[in-house]
Amino acid sequence: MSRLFVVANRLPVSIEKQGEKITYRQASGGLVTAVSAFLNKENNRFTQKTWVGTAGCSEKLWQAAADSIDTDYDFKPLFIPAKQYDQYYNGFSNSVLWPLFHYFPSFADYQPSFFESYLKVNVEFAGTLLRTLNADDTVWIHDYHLLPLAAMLRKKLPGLTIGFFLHIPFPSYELFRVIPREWQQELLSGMLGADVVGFHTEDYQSHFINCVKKVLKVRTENQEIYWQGRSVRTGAFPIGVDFERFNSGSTNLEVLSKRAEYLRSKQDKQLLFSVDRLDYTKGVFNRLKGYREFLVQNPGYRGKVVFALVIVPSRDSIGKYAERKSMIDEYIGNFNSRFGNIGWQPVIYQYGHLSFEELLGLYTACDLALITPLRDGMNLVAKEFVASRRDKQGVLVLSEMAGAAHELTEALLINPNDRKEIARMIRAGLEMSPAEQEERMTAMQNRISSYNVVTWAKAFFAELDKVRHAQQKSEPQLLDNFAKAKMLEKYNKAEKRLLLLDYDGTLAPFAANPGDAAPLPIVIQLLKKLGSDPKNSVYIVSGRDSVSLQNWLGHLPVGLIAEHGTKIRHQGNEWQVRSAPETSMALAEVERLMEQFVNQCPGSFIEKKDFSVAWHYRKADIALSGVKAKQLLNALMTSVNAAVLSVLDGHKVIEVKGANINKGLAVKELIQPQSQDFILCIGDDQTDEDMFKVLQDNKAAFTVKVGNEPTLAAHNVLTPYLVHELLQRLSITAEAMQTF
Ligand code: GDG
Repeated sequence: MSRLFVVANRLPVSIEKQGEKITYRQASGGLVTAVSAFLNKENNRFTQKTWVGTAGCSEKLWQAAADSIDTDYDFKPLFIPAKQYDQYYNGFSNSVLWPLFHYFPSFADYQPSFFESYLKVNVEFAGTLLRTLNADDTVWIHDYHLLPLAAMLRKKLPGLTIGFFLHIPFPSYELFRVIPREWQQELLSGMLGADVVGFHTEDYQSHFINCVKKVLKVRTENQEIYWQGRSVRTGAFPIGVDFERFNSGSTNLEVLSKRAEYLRSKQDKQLLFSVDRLDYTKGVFNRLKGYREFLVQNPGYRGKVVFALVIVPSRDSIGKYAERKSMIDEYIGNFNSRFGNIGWQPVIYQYGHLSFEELLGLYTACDLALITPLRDGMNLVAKEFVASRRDKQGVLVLSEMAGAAHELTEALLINPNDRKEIARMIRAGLEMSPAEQEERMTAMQNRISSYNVVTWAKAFFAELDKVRHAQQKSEPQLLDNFAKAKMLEKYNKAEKRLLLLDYDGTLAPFAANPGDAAPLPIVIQLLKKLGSDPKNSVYIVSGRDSVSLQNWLGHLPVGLIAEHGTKIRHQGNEWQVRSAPETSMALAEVERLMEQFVNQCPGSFIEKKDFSVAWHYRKADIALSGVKAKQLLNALMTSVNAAVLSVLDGHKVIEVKGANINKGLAVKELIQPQSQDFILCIGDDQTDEDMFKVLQDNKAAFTVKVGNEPTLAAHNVLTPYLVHELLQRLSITAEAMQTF
């Protein structure tokens, strides 16, 4: 049985009590509109669907109303004490994260008590969920109120499938960094508890990856982030609307009657329309200024247009919102008295909720929708307006600061801070020919009807499936007797073999001092045997310097690859160098920095190689070296030029080497897909994953990881001794074959 838990701050219904009568309606807001549309349509994948969120009313009222709520999914309400909820919701969520993520840093109020309550409420959510969750359930967490939740769940149920979607923008690092550092870490690591972290646009996604790199100092590759032994995928999933509901809803009788009513009252005037929650990000003030500019520039339009402006109450207990409301009220009062007269009001203003029929009536009756947010994650109103126009008429004037502007490119796009441009576009829209309106509307409808709210959710779940699949593949698969037998059989039959063997941690166990890890006699003996087989090419692929490799293994019939691929010596040849010239200069800088850390951290030391430099701290005090390692990593991440050098955070060692040098690229040159019929690659750490990756789809390859961490290798063995045993089996097989 597959169960889905959607988790969001609020349940999607608002319950109201008037006298003895209890009513409920769908809550306003983009998240509720989109996610409930998906849940109502989703029938195949999940056998049980539950929405978890705060109830927004007392427990008693909820109990009285719960039975009458008719939806295709269940509810799990949370009741949070009022003061705590206030600090979590009005405080941290809406007076820190919301303004900051929408590029209003001066509106943010960094009170520690807000953050404490924010964490506590997230803990409450985690507790409620964990009381019902099974390890094979899927949890889909929504939005900025619940950034730490995924990690809290992951800690208790490591195998849980968790998706996270952010409905608002994710800001650039320059903004994110203004949050206190500890909060930054908590928020980002919280999100990384999910398997997939989704955003509306690629810009938000790349800002997130950049913040993760800068704050958590982790390895990322393309859109993937490697975090605490797991790989977390990020993606851009622009949210869609329930196209059918708006498109066919426009022919509903009640909608048609509302539309007729609005058309009657506008008479022969052209109608502009907008609807938003009360919010300073929605640019209502700028919109009115643009409209005013339009009337100033085009006096001939006075008395011939009317602007229906609807603002839906939202968060009005927060000072900034209440303040905004009074400013708008005042501005509209002055506007109407300055431009209007007894027979004409330029702005008709409603501060209150619209029914779905009224909303659709207005979408379909207006000539122009004026949507001017200063920042908006997506903006569904723009998409709903387009979806509802079956007549393919009407013009959309849309802010380029809304995520929706990436898809609705046939809208008349404006910069919301440019009131002259808004004025120009209002005029262009009102004068646009019906043919051009149809052409633009058709193009936009084609796009948003095929990528709708269901396709949005499906794309998200498809990504979640992919990650889970890849993660399952990366769970340790011990090299059992069956797999070993298969490997030996292939080895026997092969005519041309390639053996790629890492050194430290693979052929030799780790030693406290790198110089003490000389090969055991058994390793020398094995390499001699395997290397002398004419069907074999054996390479030792190591991060070590070429001199050590040469001293220890240079006399054997094997090739040597040193410093992660910087230098290569084919058997019997001289060393060749593979590196860029600017690397040495940049490395000298790094070495100077590392010297400071050696002074500050007794017992640590620098290992210098030709094209890399490493700071080892396995012999230093464990507590001090842990702190110093983080500081060094931090300093390196901000100072090194990623195009020239790359930083590796290894087992008690931080190593910096030339970029574009890795073991994968080095061994790629040795692989001949047409002729080699057996490849064995064994390694133990992150740097060996690059080799495993190169060999992932190679049918002749056996890849083996030493240790039980997640890996791209097909098999795991637990210690270097088991590697010796495996190589011995291969060499014995080879010997036996030679005696036949
Ligand atoms: C957040 C992000 C992102 C509004 N007033 C009424 C009403 N609504 C419905 C609209 C629309 C929704 O609320 C508003 O959605 P938006 O996307 O425009 O804005 P936010 O609420 O800020 O949503 C936003 C969204 O999440 C989804 O990810 O697009 O960027 O800020 O669906 O129709 N519905 C009714 N009466 C109203 O008076 N019936």
